[in-house]
Order: sequence, then structure tokens, then C-alpha cells
Amino acid sequence: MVIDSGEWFSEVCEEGGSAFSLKLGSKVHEEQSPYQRIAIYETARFGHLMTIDGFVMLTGRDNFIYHEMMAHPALFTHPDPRRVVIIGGGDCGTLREVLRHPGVEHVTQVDIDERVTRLAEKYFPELCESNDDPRAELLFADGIQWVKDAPAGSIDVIMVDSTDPIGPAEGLFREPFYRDCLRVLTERGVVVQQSESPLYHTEAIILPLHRRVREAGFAASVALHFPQCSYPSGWWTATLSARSGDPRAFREADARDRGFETRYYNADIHRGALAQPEFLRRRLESL
Ligand code: AG3
Repeated sequence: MVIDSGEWFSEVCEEGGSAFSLKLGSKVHEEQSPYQRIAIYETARFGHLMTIDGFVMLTGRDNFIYHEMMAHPALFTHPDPRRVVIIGGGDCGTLREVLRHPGVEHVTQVDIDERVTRLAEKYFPELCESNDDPRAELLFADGIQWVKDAPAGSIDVIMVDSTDPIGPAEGLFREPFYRDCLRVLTERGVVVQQSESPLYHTEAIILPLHRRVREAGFAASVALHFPQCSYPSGWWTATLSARSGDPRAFREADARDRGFETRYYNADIHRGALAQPEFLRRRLESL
């Protein structure tokens, strides 16, 4: 449900019994794409806001936290990431962060909806500044099918930067998708997936996700958590799953000496994001 009073945008989170609001300037664009309703607003203090079907996807002000945490922990966990796939991520924010890693040779971004990318190019140009990088390949297709069709052992890191697990993204939270991911990953491959709020969605989304990746054959999975004030509860997770080895181990010296600028991520943040809050630790250990 959306309250669009003209002055404030609110995303109501029914399961959390809460809402998050942003003071608006004006709605600058709205359209129904073949897949979803996309709106762009100008806000008073958060830059541009993109919503899909009434849910906040990103704001100009705080998307750096989410995008850096989608990209860098996974890339510093893999020993030598060269081939990366982003499923979803049409705003290109995750893509930009991945391309900061000089060792990455090829990144394929597979978003079902080309309109998200076209609108990001217009309203979030800073996120799209690396789209012309020769290592980047932008595809507009169904990511679930793309992974199904990809050759075995061809990808080092899969990043799932999707909407909530309702509608087109639902299949990205199901076991058959994780089995396909496992097959296309190289020996030390990892998957990182946006996985909603630890406060609101531990039982309904986070635990089932960890259970499914492990049942699909991943060696281990861990929750990374970080603040994201514009998403429900203001607190978010990414689930990092390793085909082999320990997803808690990362190239800490490389993370410290990364040679590119970040605004949120650093080696201490990485370590901190791996520290499990007691309620989550207990529930994950019970799996
Ligand atoms: N990915 C969306 C995360 C889910 C947000 N959920 C919500 N607001 N209820 C965003 C794409 C950023 N690249």
C-alpha cells in the first residue's frame, strides 16, 4: 500500500506494522512497464527516489550502502573473482561497484526490465557512469532462465539484486534457482543475495533462504547485515553463500588495501557485517 499525499511518499510495510516516509519535491515520472509500475520522485533531502510497485528501490542519498555491501564483501570473499553475474540490479549501482575491482574481467547484468536501466540512466546517472566499461554486458532477460542456460563452472560470483520475493523475483528465492547457481559456479564460487530485514523477515524469508541454499548443496551461508534507512525497519541483510569453503573468511589485506574509494565499505565494516546478532545467530545455528 502506498500513501501518496502529494507531499510525502510512504512505503507501508504490513508485516512490520510500520511505514517509512520521504518528503517530496515532485513526482517526475511514472510508467507501467511490461513487468511493473516504476515511479521516480524528486525528494526534499534524499535526491531522486525510484519505486517499483510502490516499494522503495533506491534513493540518491543512501543507495551507496546497499550497493557497496552487495558488491564488495562477495568479491573479497572469492579468492580471485573474474567472471561476475548480476541478476536484477537494473539501476546499475551494483554493477558500478563490481567494476571498481580491476581483477574482474567480465560482468553480465541480467535484468528483466530494460525500463529500470533507461530510467536510471536519466535520473541516477552517477550509478550508470561505468556502463560503457568494455567489461560490462547489459542484458534484458529473465535471470532465472539465464542461469539455467549458462554453462557449468563458468561464473565466480553471482549477485542477486532483486525486488522483494513477490512477483517476478519470487523464483529467485527458491531452491531450483540455487541448484542452477551451484552448477554454474566455479569451485570457490559464491552467491550474494539481497535478503530483506533481519527484524521483520528472519522467519519468513531469511531462514528459508539459508535452508534452501544449503539443501541445494552450498557448503555454508552467512548473513551480512547493514543499515538501509529507506527500506522497511531501516536494517537489511544480504545472504552470502559459498559453494565450498567458509563465507566468513575474506581477503582482509586486499580489502584494506583495495585501491579504490568507497563511502561505506571497508575491511572493518566487512568484519562487523559478519558479526551475527544473538537472535539471528541462534536461529541460523538451529538450521
Ligand atoms: N533492491 C530492492 C530491495 C528490496 C526493497 N524492499 C522494499 N523497499 N520493500 C533494490 C535495487 C537496488 N539496486
